[in-house]
Amino acid sequence: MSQLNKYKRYTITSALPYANGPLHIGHLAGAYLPADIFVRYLRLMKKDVVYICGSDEHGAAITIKAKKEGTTPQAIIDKYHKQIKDSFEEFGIAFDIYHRTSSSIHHDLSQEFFLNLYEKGEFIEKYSEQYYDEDFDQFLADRYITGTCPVCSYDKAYGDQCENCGTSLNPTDLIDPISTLSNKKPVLKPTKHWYLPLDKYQPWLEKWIDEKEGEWKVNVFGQCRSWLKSGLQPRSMTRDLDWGIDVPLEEAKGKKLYVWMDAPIGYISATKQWAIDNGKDWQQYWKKQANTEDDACLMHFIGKDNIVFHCIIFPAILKAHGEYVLPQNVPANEFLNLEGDKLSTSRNHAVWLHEYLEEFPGKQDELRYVLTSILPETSDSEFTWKDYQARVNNELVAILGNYVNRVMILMHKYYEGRVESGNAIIKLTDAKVDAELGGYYDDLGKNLESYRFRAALQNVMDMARLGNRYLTEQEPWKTIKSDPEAAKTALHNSLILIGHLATCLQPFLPATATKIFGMLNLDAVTFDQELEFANGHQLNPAALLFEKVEDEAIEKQIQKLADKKAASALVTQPVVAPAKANITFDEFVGLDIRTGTILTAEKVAKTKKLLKLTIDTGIDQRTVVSGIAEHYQPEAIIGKQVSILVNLEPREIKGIMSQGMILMAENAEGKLSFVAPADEMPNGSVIR
Ligand code: B3M
Ligand code: ZN
Repeated sequence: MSQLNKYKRYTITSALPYANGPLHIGHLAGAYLPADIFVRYLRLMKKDVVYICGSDEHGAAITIKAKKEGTTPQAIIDKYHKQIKDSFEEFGIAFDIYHRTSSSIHHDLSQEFFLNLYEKGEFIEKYSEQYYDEDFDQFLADRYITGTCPVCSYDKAYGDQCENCGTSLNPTDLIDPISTLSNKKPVLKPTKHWYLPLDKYQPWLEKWIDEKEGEWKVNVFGQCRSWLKSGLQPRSMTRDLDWGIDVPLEEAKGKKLYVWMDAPIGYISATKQWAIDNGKDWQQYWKKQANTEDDACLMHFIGKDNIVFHCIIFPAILKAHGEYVLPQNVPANEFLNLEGDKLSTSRNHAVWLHEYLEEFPGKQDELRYVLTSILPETSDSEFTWKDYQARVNNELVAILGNYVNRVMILMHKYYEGRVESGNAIIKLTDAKVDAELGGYYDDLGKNLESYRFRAALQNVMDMARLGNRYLTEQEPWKTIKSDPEAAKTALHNSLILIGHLATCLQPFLPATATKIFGMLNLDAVTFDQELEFANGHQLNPAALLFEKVEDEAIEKQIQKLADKKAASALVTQPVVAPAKANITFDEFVGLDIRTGTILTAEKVAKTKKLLKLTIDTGIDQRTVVSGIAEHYQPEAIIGKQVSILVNLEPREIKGIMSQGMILMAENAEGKLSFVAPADEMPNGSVIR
């Protein structure tokens, strides 16, 4: 271990997935598989490491999904938290805890953080004009508003971030903002929020980030520098939302913490819960220690769209709090694409982890192998099913599996699977092989500690390639007759090589490593331990490590993607407006709604939206001005039966006295429809 070795303990986190949908291979390749490999490596190095994750259960991502599925945010997070947690477990991501931010321990800690900064006077408290959707009677934060990114002109940028260029935004930065609720242009209304003064922290952040040059990945360091160069702005840490963690201030009733303030604190609250469950002291993994040499090494594994939150905002919060260690590294990955297109939850263009686990039972390591081989470590990369098949068949089966199987079969064929070495413990006797193997070990350690997991995996595969070459050169199936000792030495050396393979595969292919140790009839070892094959050691029966992937299995997956792509016309589910505040029965009874018929209709001069109607209400004939001119031609609605609110106070609109209101239904796309009785009714019939 290079500069990492100085730490006594390690706190490793992976981004908390939003509990608003299932996991897909892009999540694994971004924040989870790299972290899992690194954590397993640290454990092999017998380091004190805790690996933390959990569901991110607040924010607009949850409530928008709840609206789309016509359910509640709680139902959404309960459903997807369980699915995500189960999928991670079955796939073998070795978290020490997979927690959730809806937990009370998290709410309490987040509010404690907020009050800590509030009481220090860190926040800027100010009213500002925020976008507001009048139809839904709701302020528009984060994903409730989209528009054109002022930096890269991406037209679906969110109110808090542009996912295309990664720029962190405020809703008022968006060009042509649109509410994702009503699909209409929002209005601006004043509201009070509490802002983190990132501009005040800029000098410190610049110094802190500058120190990371050469240590942090180029893509991460570059993004941080470009944000700092563009100048940090105060960023609101509170929102006008009805879902999330209450802002713990009397005057902030109805306001919630910004999800990106609370979510990273979720790493700490999850560690607290883990410590409670395991009798540990969480503060050793997060708080600055009396002696800085005892400070934990904190690392966040994330996707590139989360860099600003983990390298700028969360460190600023931790620094402002003052008692916490700061991230030692944030090895963010770029994005994984699928079959030539971006992975997309909304378009259902994904390989979902839970579906893979169902359709490829017991093949977790095959997917681990393929994804690790294509990790988007320095640039976006591509998953294709053909490549999956090729790597499994031509690398896992043909190189790794085949090598282990050849040696095991020959050991059973010639020696009934027993090591016969006199009284000695067998040693690797071929100096050339030993030297080459040592080189792969050195490269493996350097690559793992530089978060180059693709290269690290190939270092292990090079060990298998070395073994295949050695076996082919030694030809024990020939020398067994002409020089039995040479044959035995060759196979004993090969056994030792297989033992090294199993040891080094553990971070990457844990299930395969376990199978190989099983065949060798040995306990798994850590890097500082030697595998010992003593005289008389009995191997277990040989068993195939991998099966070939057949063409039809791949064709089926490719067809499935094509079918989903065809089927998922970009129909966005209507977002259903939340019910307004309750009214009393008397208030309802006070409304006098009648059936009526449109007698005349004409456009109101100098307006786009207004029609002047004459309605026969059964009581009288009256004029009503209605905002439906963009939806109906006047001549097309004459004679139409409508529902009209007749006891609405008359009001003058564009010089015309309007006496009532026509009832219209409006969907999420803004399409209108008249509300009228299903059967023809006499004008003046009471609607109740
Ligand atoms: N929930 C994941 C995302 O942006 C976000 C990560 C939180 S990590 C504290 O997709
Ligand atoms: Zn952008």
